[in-house]
Amino acid sequence: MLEEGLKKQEILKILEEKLKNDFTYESGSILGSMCTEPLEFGKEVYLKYISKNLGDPGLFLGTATLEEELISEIGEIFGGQNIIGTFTTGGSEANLIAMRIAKKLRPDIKKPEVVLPISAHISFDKAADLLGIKLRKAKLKGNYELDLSDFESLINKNTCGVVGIAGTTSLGLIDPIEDIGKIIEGKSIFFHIDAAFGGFILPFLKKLNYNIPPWDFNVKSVGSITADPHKMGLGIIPSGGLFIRDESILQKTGFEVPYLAGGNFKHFHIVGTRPGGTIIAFWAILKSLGIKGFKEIVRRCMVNAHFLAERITEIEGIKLATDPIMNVVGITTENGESICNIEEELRKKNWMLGKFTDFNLIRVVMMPHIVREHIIKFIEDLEKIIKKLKIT
Ligand code: 0PR
Repeated sequence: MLEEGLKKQEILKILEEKLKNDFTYESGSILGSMCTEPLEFGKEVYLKYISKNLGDPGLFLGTATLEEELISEIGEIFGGQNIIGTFTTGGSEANLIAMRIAKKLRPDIKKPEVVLPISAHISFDKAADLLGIKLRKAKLKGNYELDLSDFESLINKNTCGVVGIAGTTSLGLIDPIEDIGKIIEGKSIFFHIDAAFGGFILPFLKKLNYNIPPWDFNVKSVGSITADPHKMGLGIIPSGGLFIRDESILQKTGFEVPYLAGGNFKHFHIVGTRPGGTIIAFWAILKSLGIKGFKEIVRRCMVNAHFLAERITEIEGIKLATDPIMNVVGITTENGESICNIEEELRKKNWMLGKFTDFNLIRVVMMPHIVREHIIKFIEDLEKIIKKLKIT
């Protein structure tokens, strides 16, 4: 550490130099991320309220009330009423809290298990490891959709929870949430939906007349939903969200923190000190965009996703893994050859995509920062690479 501090201008210059190797959203290089540039107005609001700490909500009662209002407002968009919950550091924390709830609600189960599709995000493996839960992973069918009968066969007397995904990490697919709901009906099994990515797309796709199957609180047995502002919500990084139907769950499973300056309260969180600024910013983002604004952003992403998908079908040697349902495009080879070389060559040209070796696909997430000219350049490079690698 320096003995004497530097001037602001000097520090900013050093920082610029040190960070110049970071990829930027506006360059178009970032094709495989689920994050994007937050809405400008959101950033402005965030900076203004950066010191609010919801780890001690009694000190920030206005912010705490605003969080409750926002959770409830979004809960209504997800087909619920009087929904409770919390904003988190991201989908991983939200999923971890949901898995803890599933376990806590069934203290009678000594060796708790959770059934979920094999396509579930890695955060469930982390949660299982931390919570001592055994995961039972259901297979997918040839078309990457969940094999429901395998899913059902994995449920047993130790099952405390099941998970359905509304927007899978690899392909943006929606599991048959209604069918899973029917399978667990009348059983004391907690049903969590991971819509970390899909949460802030699906309601707007539906309003754009896309055919979206029921995935949210409209399905009776759904107990909680993860949906992240810092993905398609254009929120500040980091911000995730957990939405819970039954308000008694907080009393049943929350942690009691008795000594805080703002007074005693109960909460679900893994963290203590917790940003209020990201939540206030998301409140402002929702107010600023409204349904119309979100619909327009989602519409543009889908137009671009369909544009890319069509170009992929025209290139010999590669094909779509599935028709995109959301703004996620999975690309695989026609002859089953590994996609690893293609991905490596693309990376050399600074196209940063996700690679899913289990499914042999590369993933483009058509986030709002990707514009038509990025896609055209990407296709040009992709075509050249396929020729060079002689993929047929
Ligand atoms: N659930 C689903 C369905 C997800 O896709 C993700 C993350 C999570 C939960 C966990 O969310 P957090 O990362 O907020 O904890 N999905 C992205 C992915 O794995 C995360 C990501 C984002 C990866 C940006 C890369 C990247 O550049 O693809």
